[in-house]
Amino acid sequence: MIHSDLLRLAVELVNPSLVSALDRIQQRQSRDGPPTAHLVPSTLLEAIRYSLLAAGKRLRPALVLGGAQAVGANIRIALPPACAVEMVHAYSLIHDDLPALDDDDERRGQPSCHIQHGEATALLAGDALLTEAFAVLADHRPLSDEPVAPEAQRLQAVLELSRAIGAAGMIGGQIDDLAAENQTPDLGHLEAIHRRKTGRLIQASVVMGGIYGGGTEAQLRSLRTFGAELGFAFQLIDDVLDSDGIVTIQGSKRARSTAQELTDRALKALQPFGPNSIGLRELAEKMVRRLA
Ligand code: GRG
Repeated sequence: MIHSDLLRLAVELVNPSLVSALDRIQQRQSRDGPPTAHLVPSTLLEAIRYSLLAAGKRLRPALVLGGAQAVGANIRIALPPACAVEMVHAYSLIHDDLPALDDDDERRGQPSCHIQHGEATALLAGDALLTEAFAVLADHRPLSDEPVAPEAQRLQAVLELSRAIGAAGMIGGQIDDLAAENQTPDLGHLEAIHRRKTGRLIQASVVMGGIYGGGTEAQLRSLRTFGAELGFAFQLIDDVLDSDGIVTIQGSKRARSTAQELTDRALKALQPFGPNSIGLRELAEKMVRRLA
């Protein structure tokens, strides 16, 4: 049976796996070091748990599962990258909320991590989440009882994710976004910021699902196109709803139609997958319906 409601599935499947990933971090205390040392401070674990298990939509994990589904795999094989992208997402939100960046006091309907746990702990909880996300990808042990992807695919996913969120990806986009704050960037520059700052993690999510699902090079190329267009559409829709970013240059009407064009291009990239892409298709359609 092909599941189409990937967001519901992501909450049902990924949340317990995130708890397993957290348990694994905690258990390392006795396995990887001297038994008397408290290798994982409870303050750090609490801050990580607070942000990671807060009520997010789990969009990126849903995209990972959708990528695996599109290439015809059992979606459970993609649980590790689904957890890894949510861990990276949680880290980016914690850091983005810090006083040095957006200085936001609230996130996901609760005090942001630094308000609840203090600035230094929040900063370090973000660092730990980023690092542990790669441990989840590299680990050969299943998080629950999912089938384990071959080593070559796990390594390919590590490369995909590190490129997406590194200096030329999410971090580069964030730096350029900060620099643009006191300027009037043109449309092309804002698009380049959006595509990296928000888009690359969304793109890597769907591609990693395809990698873990054993997709062919041609299938991964199609997923990459889908993810790039959807990733930009996601940020553009956010701009329209917040009357922010590109909307301040283009106006709402033009930005809405660009978001629809991007979604159409994303949907077109799914054609080679036939019915297996129903989950990704519905996710993309649901996203653009937020503008209705
Ligand atoms: C500071 C390391 C660092 C990176 C900054 C992506 C990013 C780059 C920061 C996130 C901040 C942000 C608000 C970006 C805009 C994209 C956005 C609307 C994110 C929220 O994603 P949702 O809607 O959130 O998927 P939930 O809570 O549902 O997971």
